[in-house]
Amino acid sequence: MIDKISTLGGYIHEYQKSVENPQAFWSRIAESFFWRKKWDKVLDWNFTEPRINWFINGKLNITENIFERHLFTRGDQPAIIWEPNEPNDENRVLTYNELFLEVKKFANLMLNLGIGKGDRVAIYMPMVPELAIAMLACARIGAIHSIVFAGFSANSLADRINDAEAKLVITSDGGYRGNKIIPIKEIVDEALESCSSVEKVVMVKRTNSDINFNTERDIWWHEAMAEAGEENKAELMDAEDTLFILYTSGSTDKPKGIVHTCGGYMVYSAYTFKNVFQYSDGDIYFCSADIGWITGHSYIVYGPLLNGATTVMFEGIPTYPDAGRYWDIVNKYGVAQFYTAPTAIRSLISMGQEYVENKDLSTLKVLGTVGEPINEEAWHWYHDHVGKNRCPIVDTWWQTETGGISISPIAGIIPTKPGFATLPQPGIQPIIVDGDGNELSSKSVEGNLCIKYPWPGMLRTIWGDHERFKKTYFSTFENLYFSGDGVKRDEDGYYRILGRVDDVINVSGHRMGTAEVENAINEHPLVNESAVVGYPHEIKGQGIYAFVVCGELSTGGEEGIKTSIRKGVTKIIGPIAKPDKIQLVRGLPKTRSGKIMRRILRKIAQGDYSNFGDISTLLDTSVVEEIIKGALEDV
Ligand code: 6R9
Repeated sequence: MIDKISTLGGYIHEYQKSVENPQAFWSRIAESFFWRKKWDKVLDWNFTEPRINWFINGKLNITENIFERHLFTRGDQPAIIWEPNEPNDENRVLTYNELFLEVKKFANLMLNLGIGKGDRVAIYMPMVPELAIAMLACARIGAIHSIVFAGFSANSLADRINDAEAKLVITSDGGYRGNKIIPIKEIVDEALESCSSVEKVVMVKRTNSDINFNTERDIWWHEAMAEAGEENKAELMDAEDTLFILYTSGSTDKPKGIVHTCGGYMVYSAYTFKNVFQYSDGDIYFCSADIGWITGHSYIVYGPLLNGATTVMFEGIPTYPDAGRYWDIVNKYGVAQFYTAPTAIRSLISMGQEYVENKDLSTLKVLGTVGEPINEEAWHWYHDHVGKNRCPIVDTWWQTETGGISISPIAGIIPTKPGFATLPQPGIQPIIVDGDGNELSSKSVEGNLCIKYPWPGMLRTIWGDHERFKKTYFSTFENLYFSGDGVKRDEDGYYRILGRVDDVINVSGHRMGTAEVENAINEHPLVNESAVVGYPHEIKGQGIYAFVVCGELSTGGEEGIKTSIRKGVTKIIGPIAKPDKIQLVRGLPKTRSGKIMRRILRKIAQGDYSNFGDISTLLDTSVVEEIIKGALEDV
């Protein structure tokens, strides 16, 4: 078992050890896991190639560290408590024994389908227990899971399936979200029209929806599971074998398949879970994320289960049947740690206090946030109304790429400050650099957030594109991992994340590449070109603002074209990429060399119509005046 840090002095001591001798530090943490063969060497790395290997020649299976390691003491303890969309429907509780049985059976089912070590399996599912079972079964047999958030469109799903050349897709007939039914299988069918690598589709019955059943390809989960064997021996994995791929948006081009490996990710997700949330045996822990994002991977499934914790998995949305749903769940299960996103908090604030005020939340000990900067108002509301002024808030900064929480308070141990992610976790060595890569070493500075030494949970490559991996993360600043975030450090050495400094927008805590949205808009037959920027949005954190240059307007006029652009983007990427504001413009502000000056568009989108800085390189300044005029009139 991992020892928890329990005092501020303990944190300082651990942190120092992790920096002075990272290999000895991580070796000690890794020893608390079950390895079939111990590693020969802790770390081998080079950020310029780049090459990162942890626990070299160590052999393990992450599921043996979830199940075999815990069954003796915790077999009958709940591993997953599943809360359905409808509060009055029956919930499901899977003990470690029960979850293990399902995982072994599904592992056997996949083996029977010819899926084995190294094969890619795409998972496109609503938040049902079978999602966790499927991912753990992949890990059990060494297949690489690639989970695609079920809010993405058929087109986005197809891109991800094709990039990974997945052989199997695991899905469901439909999914419930609030009062909506999502036609999951229909989306999969559409995606698979352009995916030649996929041989089989396994489908959970959830909504009993009418679906197309392709007898050559489709398999019902419940039918195949009824025949699956119950014994399964875990595949022996190398520490550096790929555990999963998870796609995330970048500033250019298509989404990147972030690759995480078995050994390092296990050690890091488990270690940070235990420390940051100060999880104690018997606590009920609830993270409201979707497993389709990294937060769900690391802090609904792997981190908690590796620690033998009880993790709540919620199918629905925070506002159904009303805006008190999270608090009802906290109360129903006696949740001790609750982890959510600032955007959820802000949307609940806007619904009114009455939904939280009269709820008994006395079991809560720790509150967490993730995904985007938290504004002070939301922080205080969370602290006062949910935490009743007694629960520390851990504002956790990390990324799909970091695998686990990287800069964050340790609950109740590192004193918090609203809006600050505070201090680095042991093993994380942040460094702030200016635009030229010079270290800004004094305490109170602002610049680009980099990390200068590897940690076990970091990504190892981009699936199928190591060159892009190098270019994206290790080429901006020499010998440093570049996060893409801007950061400010105060006189106490506390870090405050300022947001992305690249062309990525953070919409409701989800990353969206501006280029991706522009490409989708540009597919519209009447659009000549477009530029997309983020702007401050009261609930979402950032909203999407699109400046669009059209040819002739068709019937339906301006409103008609805006509606059809929104529809097109939803179809191509998914509803999360739908522009909040669209402004039709005659031209975009460009330099003489043809580069769009996004800096100016960002200002206009923020409602700041001056302070454009140097615009002498602009080809045509009248374009800017026209855009301002249009923005003022209405968007
Ligand atoms: C875990 C996750 C990563 C980006 C990251 C940053 C933003 C995440 C934050 C935060 C301020 C925090 N971000 N946590 N910004 N404070 N506590 O969200 O991963 O989806 O890859 O997004 O989210 O901009 O670079 P991912």
